[in-house]
Amino acid sequence: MALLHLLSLLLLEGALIGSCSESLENEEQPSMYSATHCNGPWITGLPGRDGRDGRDGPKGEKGDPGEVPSCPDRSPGELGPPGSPGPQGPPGIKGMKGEPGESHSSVTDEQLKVISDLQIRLMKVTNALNLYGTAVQVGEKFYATTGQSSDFLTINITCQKIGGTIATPRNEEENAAILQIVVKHNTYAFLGLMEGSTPGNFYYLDGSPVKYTNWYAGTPDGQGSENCVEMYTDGTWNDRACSKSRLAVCEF
Ligand SMILES: [Ca+2]
Repeated sequence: MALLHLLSLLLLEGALIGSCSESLENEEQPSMYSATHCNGPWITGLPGRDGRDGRDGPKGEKGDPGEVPSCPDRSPGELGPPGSPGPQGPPGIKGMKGEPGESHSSVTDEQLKVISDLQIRLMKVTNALNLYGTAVQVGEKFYATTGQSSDFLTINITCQKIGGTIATPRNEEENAAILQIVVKHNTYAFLGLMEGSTPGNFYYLDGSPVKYTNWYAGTPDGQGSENCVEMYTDGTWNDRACSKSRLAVCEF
């Protein structure tokens, strides 16, 4: 038994020495290091330095293509609930001063429109009457005739019925306006004057004394028997009996 054990040790040592010699043949190691490594007592020495890098190996085969990771669904979601209202903002800048308003009137807009329409209508009527010589305007007065002749009392009633009075010239301009109508109708017309209780003194129909006259020369000459006044076709006046028939000229 002891003999077999000794043979095993010898065979093991021989194998180790053989491998050492092969490694020295394949690798270029310093001689001193190989003597210590191979001839010294069998004690593990310090690790040797790293050997040089070997040659690059052959290029490996191309790997399998990787799988593209599936992306999650990126479609937009449903609209979310509205957010709560934000805080109240600061007050705005003060505005400019407005224009003064119109003063209130007791007349309504509708009434003003009616008045305006009437003014327009009156202007049209006046223009039409002036155009055909039926009426003559002096300032705010209008003189117009019915074209008919009658006594003084009837003329007064006729003029009042249509909202006027018998034509009464109070100045030269008004006298001239009435004259236009007289001339057009080529006849005499009664005026709005009457003789008072004193012969030769004439008054307006409201009782006030006349301030403007245009008597024909030598008139009045009725001596109290001709209480009314007529206008000749030259615009002069003559006292005449009120029962005579003269052109009716009214003023408005
Ligand atoms: Ca007379």
